[in-house]
Formats: sequence, C-alpha cells, structure tokens
Amino acid sequence: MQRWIIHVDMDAFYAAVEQRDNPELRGRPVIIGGDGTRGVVATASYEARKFGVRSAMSSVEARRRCPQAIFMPANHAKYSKVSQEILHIFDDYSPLIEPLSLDEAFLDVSGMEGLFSDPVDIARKIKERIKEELNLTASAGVAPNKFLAKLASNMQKPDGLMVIRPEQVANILADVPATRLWGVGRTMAQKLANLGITTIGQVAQADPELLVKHCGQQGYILHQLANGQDNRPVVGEWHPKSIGKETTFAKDLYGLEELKTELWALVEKVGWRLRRQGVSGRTVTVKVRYASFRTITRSRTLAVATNLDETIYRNAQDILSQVTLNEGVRLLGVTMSSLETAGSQMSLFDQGEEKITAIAKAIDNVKAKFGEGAVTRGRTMLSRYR
Ligand code: DCP
Ligand code: MG
Repeated sequence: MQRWIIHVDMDAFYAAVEQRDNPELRGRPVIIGGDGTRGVVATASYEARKFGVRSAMSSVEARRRCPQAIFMPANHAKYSKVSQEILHIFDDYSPLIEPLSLDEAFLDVSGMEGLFSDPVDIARKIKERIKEELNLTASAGVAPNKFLAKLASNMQKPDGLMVIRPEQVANILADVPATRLWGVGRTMAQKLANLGITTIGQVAQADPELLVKHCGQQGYILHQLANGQDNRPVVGEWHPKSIGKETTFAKDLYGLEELKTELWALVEKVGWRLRRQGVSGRTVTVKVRYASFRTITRSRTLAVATNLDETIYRNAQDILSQVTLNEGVRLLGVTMSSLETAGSQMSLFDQGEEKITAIAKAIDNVKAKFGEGAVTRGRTMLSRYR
C-alpha cells in the first residue's frame, strides 16, 4: 500500500494568533518576543520578515532592521490552547497524529481512501477548516514519507499546499540544498562540501560507500533520504482528552423530538471516533445553545465507560430531556470525556494491546535505524496504556 503522510505547519504561528486576536495588528510587522536588550525573537509576522527579521534573532537586531515593528510578549498558554484546537481538527482525518511542536504535526493518512477521496483532498480540507474555524493559515506538505512531507510543507509558505508524488521526487529534490536533509548540520554540511556535494541531488547520485567513508554511518541514511526514502513511522503520541461534535443549525429547532434526530447524528460521529481511537468515555456532556445565545452544558458520569452509540445516545437523550426547551435551539453538541482505553469486554473494538505492541515495535525500528535519540515518547502515551 502506498503510504501518504501530511505535514502541517502553521504560518508565523504566534504572530498570526496575535494578529487574529488584535485586529489593529493585521497587515503590520509584528514581532513576538522580549523587547529588552537581551530579548530574542520567537517569531515575526510575514510583514516583519520582509525586513529580514527572523526567529532566534536578537530583538535589538530585529528592531534595527524593522524599527516600526510592534513587539508583543509570547502568550504560551494561549498558543497551547490553539494548538489543541488544531489537533482536534486533525483528529477528524487520521487516528495517527504526531505533533512535533505547538504548530506542526505529521498525520499518517495512508489507506483512508475509503473515507476521503485522496490525501491531497484531506490536506486541503484541513487547511480550510483551520481557516474557517480558527481564522489562521497553515501550510501543508503531502508526500509518501515524513522527510518529504516536512520538506514540502515548507516549500510554498505561507498558506501553501505542496504535493510530492513518488515519481516527482528526483526532480523536486535535485537542487534543494543538502542542509535540508534530516541530520545535516554545519559539521556534516562541511564534510559533504569537502566531497563537492551541496545539493540533495548530488547526495542522491553519490556512492553510498563514499558517503559512509566521509560521514560515518549517517552517510547511508543521507543517501536514502536524498533518494526520497524514509520509512520512519508516524508515532501517534497525541490523543484527545475528550471527543465531541457539535452542530449549528441553519434554522433554530424546537422541542425534544426535533432535536433527537440531530442528537443521534452527533452521537454516531462521536462513537465512531471513540472506537477508532480504541477508547471509551465515562462522562457524557450535552451542550445546548439557545436562540438567545445563552449556552448550557449538562453532564453525567457513567459507572462504566462506553464507546457504543446506543449507550451514549440513551444517556445524552436523558440529559436533553431534562433541559428546558421552551425556546429555539441553534446549536447542539455531545462530548465524551474521562476517556480510557476501551475495556476487554468490548474486544471487538479493543485495540489497546495491539496498538501498544505496534507502537513499541515502530519505535524500536526507528531507534535501530536512526539511533536511540531519534525518538522521544510523550508521557501521555505511556500513561494512557498502563
Ligand atoms: N518559536 C520560538 N523560537 C524559535 C522558533 C520558533 O519560540 N527559535 C516559536 C514561535 C513560532 C512557533 O514556535 O511561531 C512555530 O515555529 P515555526 O518554526 O513553525 O515558525 P512560524 O510558525 O512562526 O513561521 P513559519 O512556520 O510560517 O515559518
Ligand atoms: Mg510554523
């Protein structure tokens, strides 16, 4: 089966969030970072980048290059929250999500053809939803592996969508600087330069034995990457703390009967997501927003966690029947939280053990190839399957 990986990276992430939340900053050069004499630039809006301002540059230098820039301190709590919202969008398209930082992640979307027409469509859809729901732009790379996908997402920034198909690899990589290969820092770049090699195309053409002689065992890996080969798996470290769906109606709905159909549709979506993740939830929450915009949420915690549509529905409907419905409803939502690995009594859906073994194997394979430091596991994953 052809593997398809999507790499999504937000554009000027911290700066874009601040421009979104402070309309007076839009279209203007914004620098996120400390503006003191020892301050460092975390990121700069694309307007500021035109003046040569870059991440990790001293703020003094940034100010010199762009005196009219507006400095803002980083608000990490806010960016983490946005990051979670982005991950929740990804969660609708792949059960295998590997965040690399607050603003970028890999998604393995191989074999999703039955659900979505094609990996490029998925990337397009994800970008659209980030734009519509979060009012931010992202760049996406779609390719047969992680190395190529990450390279691709960076090629058409901002708001880019770049696809590298297997047959295009050699052409696209030919003139890309060798420093873009994973693991080529200054020292390695110098070693390659000593061999007259500066582009990925030249690494691809080089004799792997020669590369190993000059660059050590890493030489093999560089040769493989340069030829577009990279079989590191996407290690799904991210799992949501809750899984929910809500919908805003085109026209307000009135009364329990009208709402029941919508409730069932929501429950089906939530149930499917829970099972796909191999989890069950103990807390059912129903959210209602009235025509007046007043919003209420009501929860119930079950004795036993579930991921079965019928059980979720029964409880959600019960909750809804206790809510006053004497005005129109514009939004309805259902969320399952207090998630746990699906229990063995539901062996049909239990992927817990299998998943742990598969992930552990995948990690060991990567370590065997790229060295022990190549993978660090999130604690979330360890605690989740204990
Ligand atoms: N960041 C940081 N210090 C750095 C680099 C980045 O604090 N030296 C933070 C701020 C960035 C965020 O991480 O907004 C994401 O990093 P990226 O490298 O993806 O940079 P941006 O998203 O800002 O810009 P873009 O991806 O469009 O180039
Ligand atoms: Mg980014």
